[in-house]
Amino acid sequence: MRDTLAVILGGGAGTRLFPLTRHRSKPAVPLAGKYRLIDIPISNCVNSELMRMFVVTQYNSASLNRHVARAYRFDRFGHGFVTILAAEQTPDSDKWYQGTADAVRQCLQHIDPYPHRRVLILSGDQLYRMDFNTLSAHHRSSWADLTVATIPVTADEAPAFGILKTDADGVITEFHEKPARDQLDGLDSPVSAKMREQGRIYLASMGIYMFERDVLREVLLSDPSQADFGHQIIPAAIRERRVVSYPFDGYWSDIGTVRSFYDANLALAMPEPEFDLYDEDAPIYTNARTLPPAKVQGSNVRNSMICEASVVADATVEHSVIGIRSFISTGAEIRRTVMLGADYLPWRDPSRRPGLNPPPAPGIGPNSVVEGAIIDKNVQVGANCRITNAEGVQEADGDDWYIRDGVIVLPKNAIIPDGTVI
Ligand code: ADQ
Ligand code: ADP
Repeated sequence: MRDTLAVILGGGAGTRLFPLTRHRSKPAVPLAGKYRLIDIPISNCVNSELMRMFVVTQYNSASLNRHVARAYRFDRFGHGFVTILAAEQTPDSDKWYQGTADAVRQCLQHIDPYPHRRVLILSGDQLYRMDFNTLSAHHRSSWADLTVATIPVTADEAPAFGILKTDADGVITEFHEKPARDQLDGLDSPVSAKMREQGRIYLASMGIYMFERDVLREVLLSDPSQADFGHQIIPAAIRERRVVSYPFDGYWSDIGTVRSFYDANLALAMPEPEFDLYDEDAPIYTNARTLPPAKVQGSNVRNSMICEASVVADATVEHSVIGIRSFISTGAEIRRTVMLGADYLPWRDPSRRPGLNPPPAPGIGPNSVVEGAIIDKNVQVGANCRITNAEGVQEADGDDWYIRDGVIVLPKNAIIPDGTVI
């Protein structure tokens, strides 16, 4: 992969992940209690020995810079780097990246000086593990100008993706970006018996593209009004270029919305998740912190991940992800909840060390019940709260809380007073 550069699309405004993106860019959103979204594509690249990466994002977030600087230090004898390319304008300027292709186009000037033959374009909000060497070998042996990684999806899922058809050689002949459900007739593809059984008969683009360097330049520069890969660049390319499908059949989840982010996190806490965080051959890298172990005292904990430096004290935790430095007090009950953790240990300052009761901030206070929530970093939930969305509300905005797709989201640094009911 020495002749390939990776460009990771780190996100537009990140509105579908609001409020998790209120103070940070999408790639910096914490994942699985201790990682960040950006760690997934970067780890896939590193594990594929693709060491030169650009991350394209709309927000020059301090948080993303800090994370990348801490987590990814390449040795001086290699040529590895992760460089963040943020839109170089302000939010009210009309020069925001106008779409995915426009983002890459505006960054070409930074990418071009590096010697390379191919560019691998990746999304920053997907959970999957892929060896890009295999994709690259497929691209080269197919003599492709452009290779699109593809995966079979169901009719329910298809409208969220670019759906394509191939000929017998795997050359893409048709591409429809996010077709409506009633436009799926005739778009099904031959798939394996197992996929057919699951109703996964439509071939979706994974938003993962390998371009020959010159082809990328030509398709981006020939018409600067084409702002988006899915809507414009890919459909145009299949008419004029050799565009090939790279079939993938492993676990892959798009985590660009609050609901999909929530589901993907909770799936990781189950006994045998489809995405394996414990794969020693292809680890997921992140900032290596020096933190003490998690401590669980007299609690009931089931199907949960508890990250470093957390304390669970005489509480109940079921099917949840408890992020680094979380504190869960006596009598609290946490179910189906994703806690992103905290930036500091709540009891760190001895003069404020309160023991287990009353609750130190941040954390979950005594006897509070939290179900079906995402709790961002440093949130303080007081005592005797009920954060359960008992009425099953789908969308709502509160004082310092939100409900998105039926999931309660407590934003970073929120303070939820004692006895609050949401
Ligand atoms: P979407 O995921 O809906 O579809 P899009 O919103 O364009 O496509 O995002 C692709 C990636 O680029 C995401 O990681 C997103 O955060 C990022 N991104 C979006 N706008 C950006 C911008 N202005 N600057 C930087 N990054 C930006 C695409 C394809 C479909 C395909 C799905 C698979 O268009 O054909 O099926 O990906 O998920
Ligand atoms: P996020 O992306 O989740 O918003 P950031 O990385 O931007 O997180 O924020 C972490 C903040 O917490 C930074 O300002 C950092 O300096 C601060 N921080 C990190 N560790 C500690 C600590 N041990 N004590 C106090 N502050 C910390």
